[in-house]
Amino acid sequence: MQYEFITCESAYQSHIALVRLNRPKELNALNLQLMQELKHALQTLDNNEDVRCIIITGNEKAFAAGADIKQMESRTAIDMLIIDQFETWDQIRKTKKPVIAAVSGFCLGGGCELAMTCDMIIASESAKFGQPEIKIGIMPGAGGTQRLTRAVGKALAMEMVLTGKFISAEEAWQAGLVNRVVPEEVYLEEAVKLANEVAQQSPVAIRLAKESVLKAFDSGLQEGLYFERKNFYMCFASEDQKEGMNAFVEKRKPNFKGK
Ligand code: DAK
Repeated sequence: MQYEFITCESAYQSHIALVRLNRPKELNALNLQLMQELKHALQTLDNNEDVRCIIITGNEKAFAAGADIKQMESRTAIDMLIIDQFETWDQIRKTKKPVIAAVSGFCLGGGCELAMTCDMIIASESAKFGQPEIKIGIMPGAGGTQRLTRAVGKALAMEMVLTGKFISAEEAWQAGLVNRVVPEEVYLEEAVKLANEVAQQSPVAIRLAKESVLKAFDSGLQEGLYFERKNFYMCFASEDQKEGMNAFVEKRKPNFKGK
């Protein structure tokens, strides 16, 4: 598939892929085609055995300023129902490999929701997070009311969703929305460093571990613990478990194959 609104590069040696949202003049506003392209890229990378960690980024000025308001302006509820963008968003959320958002500049509305769909967020000092949908007469629709509340707690989430106010990268870090804040010059480098650390681990264990952490969001403690236990047992069915433990005993670096 030829992409118009994203770019996608993979460094197979380091097992990392970089997907860049690329509508700079529109601050990477997420139109339908961009989201389709993103879905396609993530599915392709998820199925590529050489890829172990994916980074989604934008540019210094914007990760994404939200869904494309100009495209949505004249839509009716039935248009929205028929277009069923949720299918695309659901597929993106189902990416099995770890996904890191490298965020600089505006990260708003659907952009913030996309970043929160990722597994970890590295923010540049210039990043601004917000759910400003309320200011254009709607509300968050792709997880903003749920994921933001779980990440930052009710008080701040309610204020952001009801007033549309932006928070700085520093505030986002203090509230627990992002993993860390680094100078703008190095935010992508920092995301690559983190991706490298993840990519060095066993892909099997990484997949099971990601699944288990996400389970904590939609289950009670007992069910989550039970799920974790099953995935823990499953690790022992992998060659990577033997290799990892053997390498520890032999005092060498493990060579994980994802088997
Ligand atoms: N959509 C379309 N165009 C946008 C845009 C957006 N969200 N954000 C910015 N742009 C465009 C501007 O219109 C402008 O284009 P031209 O006028 O030059 O043609 C260009 O990008 C530069 O923007 P500004 O001139 O406004 O730049 P400033 O630095 O002055 O301001 C700003 C930056 C980010 C504060 C401002 O652009 C702004 O407020 N943008 C809108 C932010 C916003 O309200 N975001 C939430 C959108 S609603 C769903 C899933 C998700 C969603 C909905 C449904 N389903 C699964 C069903 C999500 C909804 C949303 O995100």
